[in-house]
Amino acid sequence: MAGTHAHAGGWGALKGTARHVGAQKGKLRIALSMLKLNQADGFDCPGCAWPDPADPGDRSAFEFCENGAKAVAWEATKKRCDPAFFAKHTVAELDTWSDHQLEAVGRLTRPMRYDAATDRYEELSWDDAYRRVGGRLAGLSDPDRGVFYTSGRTSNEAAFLYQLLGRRLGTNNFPDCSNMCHESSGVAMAASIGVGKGTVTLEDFGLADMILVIGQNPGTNHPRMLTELEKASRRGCSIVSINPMRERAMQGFVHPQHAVAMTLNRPTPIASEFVQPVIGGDLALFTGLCKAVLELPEGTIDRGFIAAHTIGFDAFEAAVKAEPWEALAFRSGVGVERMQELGRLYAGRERVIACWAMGLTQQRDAVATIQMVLNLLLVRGNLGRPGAGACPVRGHSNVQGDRTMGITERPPAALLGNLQRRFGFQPPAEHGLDVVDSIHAMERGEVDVFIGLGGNFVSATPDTARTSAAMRRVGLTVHVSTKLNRSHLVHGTDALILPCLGRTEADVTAAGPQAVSVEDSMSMVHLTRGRNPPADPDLPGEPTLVSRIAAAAFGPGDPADWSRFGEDYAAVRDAIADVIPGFERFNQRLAENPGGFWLGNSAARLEFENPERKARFIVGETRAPSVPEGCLRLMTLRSHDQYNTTVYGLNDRYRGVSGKRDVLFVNAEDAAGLGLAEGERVDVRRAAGPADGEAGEAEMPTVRGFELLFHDLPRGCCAGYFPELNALVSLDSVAVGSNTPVSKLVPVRLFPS
Ligand SMILES: Nc1nc2c(c(=O)[nH]1)N[C@H]1C(S)=C(S)[C@@H](COP(=O)(O)OP(=O)(O)OC[C@H]3O[C@@H](n4cnc5c(=O)[nH]c(N)nc54)[C@H](O)[C@@H]3O)O[C@H]1N2
Ligand SMILES: Nc1nc2c(c(=O)[nH]1)N[C@H]1C(S)=C(S)[C@@H](COP(=O)(O)OP(=O)(O)OC[C@H]3O[C@@H](n4cnc5c(=O)[nH]c(N)nc54)[C@H](O)[C@@H]3O)O[C@H]1N2
Ligand SMILES: [Mo]
Repeated sequence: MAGTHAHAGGWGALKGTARHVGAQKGKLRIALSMLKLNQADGFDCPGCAWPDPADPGDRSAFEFCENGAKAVAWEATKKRCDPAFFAKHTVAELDTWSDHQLEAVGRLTRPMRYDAATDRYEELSWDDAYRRVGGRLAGLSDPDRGVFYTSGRTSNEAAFLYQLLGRRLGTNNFPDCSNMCHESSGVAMAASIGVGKGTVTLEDFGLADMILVIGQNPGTNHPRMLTELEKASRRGCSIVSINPMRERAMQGFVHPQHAVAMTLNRPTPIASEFVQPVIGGDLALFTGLCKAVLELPEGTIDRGFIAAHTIGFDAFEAAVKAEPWEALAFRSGVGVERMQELGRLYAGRERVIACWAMGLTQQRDAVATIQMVLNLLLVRGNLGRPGAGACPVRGHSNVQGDRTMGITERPPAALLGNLQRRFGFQPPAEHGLDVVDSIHAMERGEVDVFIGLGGNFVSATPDTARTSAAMRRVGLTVHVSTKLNRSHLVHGTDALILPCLGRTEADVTAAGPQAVSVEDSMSMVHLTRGRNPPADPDLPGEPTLVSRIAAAAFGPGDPADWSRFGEDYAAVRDAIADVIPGFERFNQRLAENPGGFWLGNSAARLEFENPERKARFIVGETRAPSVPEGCLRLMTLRSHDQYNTTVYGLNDRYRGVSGKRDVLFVNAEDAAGLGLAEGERVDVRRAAGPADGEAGEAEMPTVRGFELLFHDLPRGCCAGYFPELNALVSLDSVAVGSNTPVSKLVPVRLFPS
């Protein structure tokens, strides 16, 4: 077993923070930035979407975590990726660098255009850059040959302008990182409870007597959530970890901001129960938990709630009761008695919150699985009352807000009607392309312009070789970015890099200092205002940049006042107030509520926005996920030292890994069965599936030389890091109903290197 720390947080977290801040030039500025992080008059952490306490008085002076500190330090670096740097390196050379090396160059400062003759990026003027992009958009033979990608750090204002730009042009091609992230949650919840967002707020965490943490690693990805879990655990709330891995932070946590605990270095146990299903076994597990509850004596389920607020219970009950126990145990990897025991435990609790993240959403049966989790909540009325509800824990800090602002390839009718009323043009109604379908369209040569508003499309998407080839077929690729990444190097015939301000930086336009707004994972909306000096004096904020592209595309006299929007973000918010439901009096409400305001949630009020006005029990089709004989199930996850494709460092402290990322976590018995030893290097090859057609096993995507590390995983399961292993994820293996790539169950075979 790899040696790991006994708990999470504590001195390790403080040392981790110090190391990352210390490693960046400009330490004092970074330290001062930290004090403005997640304060009412400061900026929102560019890390995760976990909410801040709503009352500014409840926020400690250090409302940040180790990984939030890394995100800030990474952006506030004094290192620069400037024209002099690009003059020294060809794109072919840069493409041999690791993701970590690319981003470590520093902040992008000037607009750059690819020159095929020299294979280098060369500086161009901002005006020239806007004219080129605007001109290409205006000249598209069909607006659907344009694709507008968004990553979830983008502010509400920039996202609103971006969707306005695309729809004004005439397309709904808005793939976004959500398509790879919580899309399955949105689809599942909209069908079940009429709303695609979580129903709980931070206060509910203080009232719950059971919290399920399903397919999520909060110690690394949502460290501020540990504060709530720690408080809950101390109150005697049961916390159940449902995860093939026993993640370290779920075992014990020392809050770095608690003096006494730090002095004694005494961890608070977090999870009271660990359930380790096989990868992809959750649908069977949750069906089993529902079955266990339904088999308990009359009075266990909440008949009053079911009758008043739901439909479909009888069909659900019949379907679940018809599932044989042994089959559920086989498919989930959890024994019958254990499922029954957990069912009793659940039934004994009055206020249950279910939290989940990528372990559930990036599975083939993700939608059906999440609906089964919701069914489990509904049978005991764990919805719409304090301390209970559904909590999909979002990733990027504004991924939820971007959706609210209309970044979606399937726009709701209300949005289109409001856009038409406000701006006087007819927006397109046909659905556009999501991430996976955009790549297919690129492969067919049907995309002339690709714009990425943030993110790292080529590294974040599946099937790296195939996606790269597709991207190279695009006429013009444009990336709005803060740091150099792979997507700049795997580019279209023509390519531009447009740098922009980060969230920690002051955004001052001709109209004066500007602020932008974001929405967190629990539907709280608040302002965020950067303070740091910009990485380059001419860097535009994202709203300005989008407005200038639009102004260049549409020319003067457009019904949207792009020149005003680009300078006065409050004017953008007034337009948002007119178009997006729930944002009435937007500017005034932000001013009245310095800590932010809650958008509310209809399901939390037990008002269901579907034709029947009831929550639905839904039982999806349940096919057992299986892998071909002799294969392992691979899940691709995040280390403690990365933010998605941004690799800060090569350590994964809580899993006992240091100085490397080319590792594969395996069960020792599986390795023995394959005749492999710990420390041995293996090639990992994706097993051929039905979609791979004629390709023989030997031609399947393979990564080479990965070091085996033994880990506490169920038999048949293995794990390694995203994005290195995206080469193995299939573009054709997607979640039913949400089209999300199945990044957590890749059938693989191992061979000694
Ligand atoms: N520091 C930091 N913070 C981040 C990010 C980051 O990269 N770094 N990324 C942000 C983003 S965009 C997102 S979406 C979130 C992601 O947050 P997480 O969802 O926590 O991220 P992953 O590392 O993908 O971890 C998934 C967890 O699911 C488990 N899992 C995998 N397969 C299964 C399964 O079949 N069943 C069950 N029950 N569990 C399974 C894994 O063991 C792992 O613990 O974090 C956000 N916050
Ligand atoms: N195999 C596998 N693949 C996955 C996942 C997985 O678990 N496994 N997770 C998926 C998930 S959940 C997600 S959300 C996606 C993430 O996909 P993306 O959101 O596309 O990727 P990121 O790595 O978050 O994007 C990093 C880049 O964003 C830019 N950036 C950072 N800050 C800013 C800013 O303020 N403004 C602008 N304009 N640019 C900025 C920087 O240039 C940086 O290089 O990946 C998905 N891919
Ligand atoms: Mo995400």
